Amino acid sequence: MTLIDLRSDTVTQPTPEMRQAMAAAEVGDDVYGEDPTVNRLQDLAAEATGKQAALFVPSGAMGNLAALLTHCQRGDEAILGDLSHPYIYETAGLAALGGIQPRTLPNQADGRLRLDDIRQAIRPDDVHFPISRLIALENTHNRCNGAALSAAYTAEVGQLARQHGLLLHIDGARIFNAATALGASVAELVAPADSVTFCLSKALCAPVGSVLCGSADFIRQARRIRKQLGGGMRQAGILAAAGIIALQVMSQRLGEDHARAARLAAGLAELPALRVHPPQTNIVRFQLAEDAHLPAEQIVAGLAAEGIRIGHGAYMGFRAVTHYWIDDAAVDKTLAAFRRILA
Ligand code: TLP
Repeated sequence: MTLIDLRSDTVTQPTPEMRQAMAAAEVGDDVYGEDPTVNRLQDLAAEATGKQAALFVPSGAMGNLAALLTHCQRGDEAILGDLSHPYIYETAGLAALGGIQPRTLPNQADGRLRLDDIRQAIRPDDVHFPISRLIALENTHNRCNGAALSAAYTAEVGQLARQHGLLLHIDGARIFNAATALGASVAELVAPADSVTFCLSKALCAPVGSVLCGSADFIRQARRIRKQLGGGMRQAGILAAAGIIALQVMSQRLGEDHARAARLAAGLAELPALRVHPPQTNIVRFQLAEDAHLPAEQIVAGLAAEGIRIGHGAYMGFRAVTHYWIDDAAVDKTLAAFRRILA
């Protein structure tokens, strides 16, 4: 039975082209800055995001953490969404390792933070208060149904940040999905940001790795923080080789995943037992209707028995994420299984 794994796009495996490139990659010691393949990936990432420089990091979580630790001092405050990935899913790294206080604001259903909320959260200069140092956005927004933030909205947040002397970081784990959905370039979407991370190992299929991008000076400092976090890798060109294909090739095909997510969502929405959020990108979230007769665990188990895995959690409801390894037949099979289980 071929497994249909919709739990996340992190489950994607490297493509055959990636495996070949990995085997053939030219490598060196990246802690010395001498891995030519890592250097090439970093140059390409800087170019794609329109930033001066980039740093290859082992994970999205380390990219966000290195950015926050570079931008903020201990006791500073970072303004971010109450559904944001660094706040919910990164084991409080910013507080535990950076002494950074998260100031959370309600994420709107479309992933935005309200400008008025941000304005009110920025601390005045007062000896009692922490220093508001940074605003963090997430694009696409994982918990907000993969919603994409527009360039216009991000520009408004950037302007607000600059007016008050704050920095702007974007967790762009899936920024290429946002660019695809909005018909915009990644550089446009992150232009107002001082730093951005994006992941090679999610929808883009690389086995490992994310990239942190920003000014040359910021990246020089972040490189030191990466080392402090134990993220200085040696012959990492083996991984970066897959990352280059992720960036150049796989980033071009994400529209297919979005179309399949839309078809999956439309099919699920026909089932009276489910309440489905129409997806903008590759993340389909849904809940059980109040009068549904089956518990969620039984649905997950019923799907698993047919070789289909989806995400489910007490607070998040169901999540199904489309990606390179989910084809049209997988969508059809998943819909058929749901119809059978919920009949
Ligand atoms: N998200 C994972 C889980 O951690 C929830 C997933 O399956 O979606 N930013 C965003 C917006 C993310 O969605 C993720 C991963 C990360 C950062 C962290 O990336 P990694 O897993 O590489 O540390």
